Amino acid sequence: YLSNQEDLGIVAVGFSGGQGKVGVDEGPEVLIKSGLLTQLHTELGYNIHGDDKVHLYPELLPKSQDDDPPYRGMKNPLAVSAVTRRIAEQTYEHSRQGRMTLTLGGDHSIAIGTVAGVAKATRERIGRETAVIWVDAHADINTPEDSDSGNIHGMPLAFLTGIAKEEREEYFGWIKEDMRLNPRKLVYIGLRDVDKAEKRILREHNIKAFSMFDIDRHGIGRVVEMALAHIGNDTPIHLSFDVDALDPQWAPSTGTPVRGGLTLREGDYICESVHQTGSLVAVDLVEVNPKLAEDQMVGVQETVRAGCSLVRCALGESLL
Ligand code: 4U7
Ligand code: MN
Ligand code: MN
Ligand code: MN
Repeated sequence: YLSNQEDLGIVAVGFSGGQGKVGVDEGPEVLIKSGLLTQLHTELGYNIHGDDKVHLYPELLPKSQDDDPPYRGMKNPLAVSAVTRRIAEQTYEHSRQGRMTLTLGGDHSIAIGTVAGVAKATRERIGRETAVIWVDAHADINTPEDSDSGNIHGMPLAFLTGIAKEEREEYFGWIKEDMRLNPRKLVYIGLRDVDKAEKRILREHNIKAFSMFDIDRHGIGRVVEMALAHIGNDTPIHLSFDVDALDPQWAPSTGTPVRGGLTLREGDYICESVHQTGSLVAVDLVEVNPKLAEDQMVGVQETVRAGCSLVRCALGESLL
């Protein structure tokens, strides 16, 4: 009852304003060009809703940088707030109809929208709080004041949980109570580059986190089991997968690579296990940047292949 497993709502987001490197806005296009949506339709049998066009939201973007000055140290705050607000409407609409919702990014700031929209729809539809599994090298929970970079892709969870507060609508004040994520329903997997202030937040709010250290100690099987046990049965799950959770060996084309990450097989395993719960309602795949790689051709191809594999696994590919 958590979702109509055969209906898939797609939101392809060509947005890079949550960080400073060009190219991540081309992520969804290369994923789609490589045949991902066709595979989801012909091999996994999904009815695909929404268009396969990549949204650029030109009407929402301030005319120039001068019209979008830093606010509380955040870069491009008006652009990120307006675009994520629109994304929230898009994921809300898919999720309200009971579709599995897939968002292709784009930088990870877009999850402000995806999680907010799905959380609101799921509350209305089945009266439950959505849990989020955040697979990432980073914790993405800096408050604007704590952030050293000012890049909003390092802040989405601070706004979604309400740990970062803001009244002004045009600066994420549009995120209301019914769109929020309960910090007790957040679980991380794959962390290995967490800022000092973020570590304090994780501790103070008692947020469940499995780092690469935990994966080395217990193995991926046990870690996923513990993550799912924390969430509990019959809780709708939103999987937000930052491709930089994978080791750069598998996913070099990304803005903030960190060595010592997940193997592709471990990433796929997380996705397969989450699919197997039957509770998955939404998936994000973000931070694929086809403009970044030491060896351009090989790096991009490998990263795109890895990204497609993760999505197919989350949507049920390996189920025998
Ligand atoms: B991503 C960082 F300081 N924490 O805030 C920051 F290390 O969505 C990185 O996970 C954020 O890729 C990475 O800028 C954001 C930095
Ligand atoms: Mn990351
Ligand atoms: Mn991230
Ligand atoms: Mn299935």
